[in-house]
Amino acid sequence: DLNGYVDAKNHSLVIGGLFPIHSRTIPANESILEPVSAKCEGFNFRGFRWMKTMIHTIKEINERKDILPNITLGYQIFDTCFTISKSVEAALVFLTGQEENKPNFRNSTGAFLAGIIGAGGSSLSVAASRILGLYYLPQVGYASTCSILSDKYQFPSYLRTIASDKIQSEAMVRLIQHFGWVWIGTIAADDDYGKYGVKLFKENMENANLCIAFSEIIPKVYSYEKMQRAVDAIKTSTARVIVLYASDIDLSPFALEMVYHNITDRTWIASEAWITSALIAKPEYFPYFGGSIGFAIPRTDIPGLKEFLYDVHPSKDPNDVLTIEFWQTAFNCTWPNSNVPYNSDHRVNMTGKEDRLHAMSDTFCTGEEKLEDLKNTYLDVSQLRITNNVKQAVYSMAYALDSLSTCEEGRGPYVPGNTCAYIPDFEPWQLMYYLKTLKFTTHDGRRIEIDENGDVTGYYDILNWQLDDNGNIAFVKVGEYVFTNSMFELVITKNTTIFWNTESSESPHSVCADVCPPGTRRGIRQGEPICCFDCIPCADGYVSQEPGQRKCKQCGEDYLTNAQKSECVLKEVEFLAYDEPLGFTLVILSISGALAVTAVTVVYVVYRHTPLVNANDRELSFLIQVSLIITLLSSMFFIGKPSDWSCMARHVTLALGFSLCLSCILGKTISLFLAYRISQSKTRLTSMHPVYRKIVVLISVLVETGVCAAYLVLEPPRVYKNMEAQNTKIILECNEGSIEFLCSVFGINIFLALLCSLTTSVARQLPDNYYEGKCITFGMLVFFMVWICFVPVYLNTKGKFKVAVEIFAILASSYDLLGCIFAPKCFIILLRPKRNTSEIVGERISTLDK
Ligand code: TCR
Repeated sequence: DLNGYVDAKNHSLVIGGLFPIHSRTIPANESILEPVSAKCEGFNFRGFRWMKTMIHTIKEINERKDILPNITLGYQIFDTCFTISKSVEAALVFLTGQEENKPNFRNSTGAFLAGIIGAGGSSLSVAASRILGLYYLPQVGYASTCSILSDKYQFPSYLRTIASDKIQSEAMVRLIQHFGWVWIGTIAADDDYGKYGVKLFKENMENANLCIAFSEIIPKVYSYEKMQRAVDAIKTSTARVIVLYASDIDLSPFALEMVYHNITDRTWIASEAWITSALIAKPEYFPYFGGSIGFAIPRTDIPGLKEFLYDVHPSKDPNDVLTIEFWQTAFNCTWPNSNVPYNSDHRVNMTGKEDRLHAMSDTFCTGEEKLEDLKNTYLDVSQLRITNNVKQAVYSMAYALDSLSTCEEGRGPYVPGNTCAYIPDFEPWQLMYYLKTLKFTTHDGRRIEIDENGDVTGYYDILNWQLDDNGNIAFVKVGEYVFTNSMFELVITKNTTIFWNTESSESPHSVCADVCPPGTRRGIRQGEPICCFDCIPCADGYVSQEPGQRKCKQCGEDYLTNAQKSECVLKEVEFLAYDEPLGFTLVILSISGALAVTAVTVVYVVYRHTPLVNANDRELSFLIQVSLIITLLSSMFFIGKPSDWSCMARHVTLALGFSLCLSCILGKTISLFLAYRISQSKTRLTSMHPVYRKIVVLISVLVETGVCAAYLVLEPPRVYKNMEAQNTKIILECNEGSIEFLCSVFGINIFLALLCSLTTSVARQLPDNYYEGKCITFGMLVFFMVWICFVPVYLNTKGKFKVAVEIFAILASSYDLLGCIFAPKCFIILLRPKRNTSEIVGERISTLDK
């Protein structure tokens, strides 16, 4: 029970056609047991237009003198009702004729069948082609885009005038990359078109490292559970961008579902089959589907088609049930005296079924209804896209037949013998030969070249749904996907505005997890797509500077991380600086000490002729003063940023200063010691000649200098960045260089100091007006106490305080020596001048001489 159109009379050749003039079949009544061909419902104006276009094109070809001049083509067209069963049924009818079940290619019309145009949907083409392919009957598709149809092993006689979805799926991923989306949902129709389209799309997404949030299907036959699954997935997912691979007929119930659940704020990426469909592009759907962006094959104008489409009236042929149904559906009336079922204004409910309550209209059609008043897809020639493919499909068949008919015997393509085929007596595979290598130019100047897979190259306009001034949906071209320089390119036109159906009216933000901020890294969630991740803060010592990092980088040794872990910051370098209070105080102390020593020197110089100054060996006193200045000022080398140079200077000057100082003191104490021994033993010992004292000094200073020089040459101290002591700081300090040398350098000093102490402690009983012996004894005692205290304190302090302790010890011991050796004498010189007279000094000298 197939509906359709035939015009085969007076034609030796017919072309078959398969078009979805209805949208679905009505399930058969269960009480009927014998198999019957199902009835159809849901008049499809678009399919009706495609079908009319085929008839129009055949007419046009028949009128043309340049193609097939001696042959007029007929046609035999069946309605597939957009179902597989109907298209298989039609394919069998084409091959066998209804009564006979043996293929004879001279089908039910009695005319010879050249080939078939169609079918519309991929699943239908696949089904039909599996049968037609058995006999190599040429089939040229105009809307079936499924990628498997390119497989010539499975579908040897299938060709098409539309590009494979392989290209569209790639284009979608490119579009997604262009807008920076990463988290995409997919909804597919439950057929070859949707499933294979989404499969290819997913593969491309994976290659581009993008992720699929969910993949759901729209059931072909309404099922509440399946539909709710899809709806729930959309509702709960964070994906704001959803690819919708379905033909408009399958999409209608789903669209109603979106309205019912009030799902807005989604951006749909439309496949070619619904982007310009009047079934979906209704103003009432705009809040839900506005802003959709999708791919459309380029539109054209077909001259003469509009007039041809308008030339339709049910009164022309009372048996033309399709036209009567068209009229009834378009004008919402019942055609008198026909028992063609009436379908209301295509009122599909969510189950995808026609609303059968409206099955009959009370008003009768008058036949006076004006097509001009009708706003209907059938008559809308502004979006001729698939329609043009239908025309080109018919033309390819005609061009192939034309080439076949102009074959010259002996130069033909068929081996052996280079024979030709003749109309109408050719085998289908002979026509296939011409179709396979077909190239021609269309009425609007485009080239059609069918490649070895039976495909044509893709070219897409990128359309965006916007609202025009009249409140209708406008398909605004915002870019294209073109094949240039042997590769595809996605071009988004620079200054077009894209309408986004989002709250912010900006491009949607479709991610599973937001890009990790600096300071964190992407941590995978087990078992989830790579686009879903947690942001894990970087570990200590590690940073991530840019957002979205996979790993944190380790900071260098000298660096610390900031609190956010977003940057490495140079560690604070610690040393005792001049300009900080502690450093400054120590500098003041050391300078004032040096000034005090200078003052003492001045006093000594001024009073150089007084007995007291003379009695105490002027030169040695002077050297002690010099050495004290050296030690006091050497503490300056400990302050400020250490360098190799200052590290070497600090220990050496200190050691030399002290050795000079101590050896001078030793010189003095040795003479005191000898004087004491003389006073005790009553033996005639000569007191020490001043030159010997100086020799003692010279020797000890030379030894010290020698050791210091060796120290500096062999293993000098160096600056050293101490990182272990404190995590957050680098402590700049001096290392010791050679610990042995350092010990010997200071060992000499300790030795000198011990000698001094020993000698003076013996000599301190010596009656002495100036208490020289007692003073030095006391001074050395304090000196040792200072340095003995120094050791534990030094070992227990850290960082710059270590240096401060050292300076403190230096200053304390220097002040101690200054105070103990020179302060009492200056006191006498300046304040008790009477005691600084020759008698008293002489008295002392006489005691010495006793
Ligand atoms: N390929 C689809 C069917 C289809 C269609 C359309 C149906 C395409 N474009 C436009 C209606 C209107 C693209 C398929 O099934 O292969």
